[in-house]
Amino acid sequence: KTCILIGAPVDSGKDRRGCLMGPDAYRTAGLSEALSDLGHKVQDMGNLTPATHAPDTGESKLVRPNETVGWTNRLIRVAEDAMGRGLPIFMGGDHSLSLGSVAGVANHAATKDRPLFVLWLDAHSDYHTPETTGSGNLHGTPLGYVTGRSGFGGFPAITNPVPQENICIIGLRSVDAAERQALQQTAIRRHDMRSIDETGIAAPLAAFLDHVAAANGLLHVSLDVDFLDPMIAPAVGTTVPGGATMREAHLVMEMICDSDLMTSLDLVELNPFLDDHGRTAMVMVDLAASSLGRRVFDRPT
Ligand code: DIR
Ligand code: MN
Ligand code: MN
Ligand code: MN
Repeated sequence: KTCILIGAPVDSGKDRRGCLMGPDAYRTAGLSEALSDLGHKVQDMGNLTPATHAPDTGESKLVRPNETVGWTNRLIRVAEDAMGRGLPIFMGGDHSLSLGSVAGVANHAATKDRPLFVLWLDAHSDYHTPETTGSGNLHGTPLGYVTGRSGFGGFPAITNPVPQENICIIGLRSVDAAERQALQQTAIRRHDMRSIDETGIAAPLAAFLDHVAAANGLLHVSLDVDFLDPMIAPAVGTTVPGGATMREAHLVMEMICDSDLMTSLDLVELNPFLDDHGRTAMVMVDLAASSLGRRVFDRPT
């Protein structure tokens, strides 16, 4: 495969700064080398900047909405372009980068007449809108945006909304009352940690991957660092105890690899300022490698 590394140092989606250092932490942890060692071609596009945007004045209840609009505009175009050339890996940056990456990937899927599916690996459901968010942090809104919820005035209009039933969230353990209420009325597939404890993580993932394959869909995977347990991935501003273990996370990525369905990937919310000698960055690089072919032994098919 041709992996296109896209540095997206988005840091406007929440108050706490530091995610802007994410792309360089992934480079330092050897993402490019890990993928070329697996036989992939790797192109690193360097770091993007947001499209021209109005200044953020601090009057909004939202945290830096205009900068986030600038990023969304830039990332939609870059995602559309990169999808035509290879498998884009968006190196975040906070999760507000996915307003742009997923919307752009959805536009590309529409030009190919293929449905887009989204696997969201996250402690949070990120289904807020600028109107429903209590925190004002737009990193909590990308799934609201790409499904076409209202309230995103100022953002580019969503031309190809991702159907709710094409989305699967795994890892949930921090969902606020407004989001819970909204989500329970949707067809979004949602698996909280309790369901993972009850069934294992492989069962819901396998069912979703079968669904994607049956529809001949494209698959975008969005991996939020806080999907992982903070014991193995401390470098994120929104740690929530009780997350995926190293083994569950690698199994997920290996199953994604076996399915050969993934066509784009986000690595988001890494805050290297909070890391312990780069260990979270290295875990994320290892997980990306598992999704693209690293394994202990080949398995009989
Ligand atoms: C949180 C978002 N639910 C909020 N937190 C996230 O601010 O509305 N953390 N997405 O990763
Ligand atoms: Mn700016
Ligand atoms: Mn998230
Ligand atoms: Mn999260």
